[in-house]
Amino acid sequence: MSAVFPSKTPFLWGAATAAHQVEGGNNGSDIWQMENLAGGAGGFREPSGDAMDHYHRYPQDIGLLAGAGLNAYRFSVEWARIEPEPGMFSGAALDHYARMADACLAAGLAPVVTLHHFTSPLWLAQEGGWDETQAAESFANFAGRVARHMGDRVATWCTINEINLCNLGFELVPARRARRLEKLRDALTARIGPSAFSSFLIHDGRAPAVLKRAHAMALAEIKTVRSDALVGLTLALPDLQAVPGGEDQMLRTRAVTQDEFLDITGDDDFVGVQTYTRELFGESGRLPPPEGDLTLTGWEIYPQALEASVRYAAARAAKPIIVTENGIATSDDAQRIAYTEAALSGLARARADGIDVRGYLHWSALDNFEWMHGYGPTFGLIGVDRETFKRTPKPSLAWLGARAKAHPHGPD
Ligand code: GCO
Repeated sequence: MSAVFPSKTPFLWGAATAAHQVEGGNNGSDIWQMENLAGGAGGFREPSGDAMDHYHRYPQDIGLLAGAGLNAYRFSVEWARIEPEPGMFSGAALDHYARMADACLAAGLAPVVTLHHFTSPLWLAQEGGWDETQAAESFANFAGRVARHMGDRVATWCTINEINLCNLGFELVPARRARRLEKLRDALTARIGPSAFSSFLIHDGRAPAVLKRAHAMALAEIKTVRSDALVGLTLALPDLQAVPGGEDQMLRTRAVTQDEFLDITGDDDFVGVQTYTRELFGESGRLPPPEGDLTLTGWEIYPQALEASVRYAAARAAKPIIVTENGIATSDDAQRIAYTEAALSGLARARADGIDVRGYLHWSALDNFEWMHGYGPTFGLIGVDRETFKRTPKPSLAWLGARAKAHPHGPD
């Protein structure tokens, strides 16, 4: 049974981060190992290292978000810190995240907590990771532990971030997928010794079913602790569009990377929509972005995508929507404001048509570690000096906060 959003819940106006991208020193995770493979064999431009030292500096960051006028902060807890060895839970790490939630509440921010944001404990990956069915039990056990520790403080939960990315390589024939995984295993063997390694994105094809089960089990665990919790998963939902002749390609991609996951949200309370741009399809597949300026991640600047994806997700899943990520990698903050303004106008149009949108959480609160791209692409409302860790709020932070204060019931 899904919980009902309390009618008086204010619109969530906030910003988001993910533990691995901002905390620093997350050396217990599978991705840390991949980042640090010799010669960039894991595909990362640079390692995450100290990141933004958000693990220690979260009070300042939370203060900046609240001070600007926002009322929500989405952050993730790092499984490898909380459960450094299978079945061994760290009370200190659990307390850390409970303190973060407390800091949010004290500042007037609703904490929105993500349980899994791409990284998994190295031990899980070495047990065969998400290809092994027991990963779902391990995740649910961890989720229950976190919910019992801080569920009284957290009303809104995201189980698995962008769970649909596990199907990203769907167009690769199984043999090619297996070769890719083998290559990674070989590179990791030199570093951590031989093991059956599978990560969220690089797996042998069994992971999607296990991840879906993990989501359902974690949801049940959270509801046992707190029946009124609002629980959902988040999905990467680029606006998929076909040019004439590309309809079949677009529909095929949408079926596997979007519909398959929108269709498992029956017991959820909301769908977390994460949209940055559109993707065009022609007769023979994905097309490059049209001529013009691109973002620092190489994406078309297309803020209209958010409205389209929100409409699509709401229609397909018939659930309330929270925009759990939307933003732009740019060094030009005026461009960030213009992009976000346009995205919010689209959201207002969708709401005017009756689409139930409950929140807008901008990606990202801070400039951060953009995975394989490293630290180049800057998505933050707050800049961070990587030597001194000094925070510099950008004009976009005050701008978004002012928006939040002027429209407490959401963009209109
Ligand atoms: C994702 C993640 C974020 C990214 C952001 C920008 O969508 O990949 O949820 O961790 O940093 O989307 O690429």
